[in-house]
Amino acid sequence: MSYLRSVLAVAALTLVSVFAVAAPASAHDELVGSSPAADAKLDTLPSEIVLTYPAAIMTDGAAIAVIDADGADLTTGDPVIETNTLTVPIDAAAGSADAGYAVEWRVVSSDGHPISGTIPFTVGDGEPLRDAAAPLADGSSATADSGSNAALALTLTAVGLVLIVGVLAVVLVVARRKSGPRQPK
Ligand SMILES: [Cu+2]
Repeated sequence: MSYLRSVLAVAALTLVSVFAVAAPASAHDELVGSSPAADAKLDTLPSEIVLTYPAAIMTDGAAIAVIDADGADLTTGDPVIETNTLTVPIDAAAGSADAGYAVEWRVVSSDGHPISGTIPFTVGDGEPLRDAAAPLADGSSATADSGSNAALALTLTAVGLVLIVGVLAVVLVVARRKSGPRQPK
């Protein structure tokens, strides 16, 4: 029985490791707050943008742009990350009084996954920017990665299930062989 037990232990470990890998991929941090908020209607442009996350974000790999209808970026400095917040100054005088803007951001969340998003807001009577398409600082789009993370999680889960089925098949074969010699001939 000790061999059977060790095979069962391997099966249990396989199951645990599959979920340990798959769970973080589907549960990484999301933006929990921003100033301005998504779809906010402001009287004037703020002097800075603040994004808030549920856990500490990585100090490397962050990119943020605040774009107007022409795709011009209004940020005037590098983003500053303090634990779970990202702050970036913007040139409030550069924008027009009645216009739509969009904050395009990307950060590396506490579990090491890149996350990104777009926060549209308007000033005065400006029309909202819905199809913000200006590139972030390193040229990649702000709408990357969540899809590939989900695909990776699915793949890992499928591989884990195949492994579990294989291990269970071995368990059945071993159990049959062990019970065989005990039968009277
Ligand atoms: Cu994640």
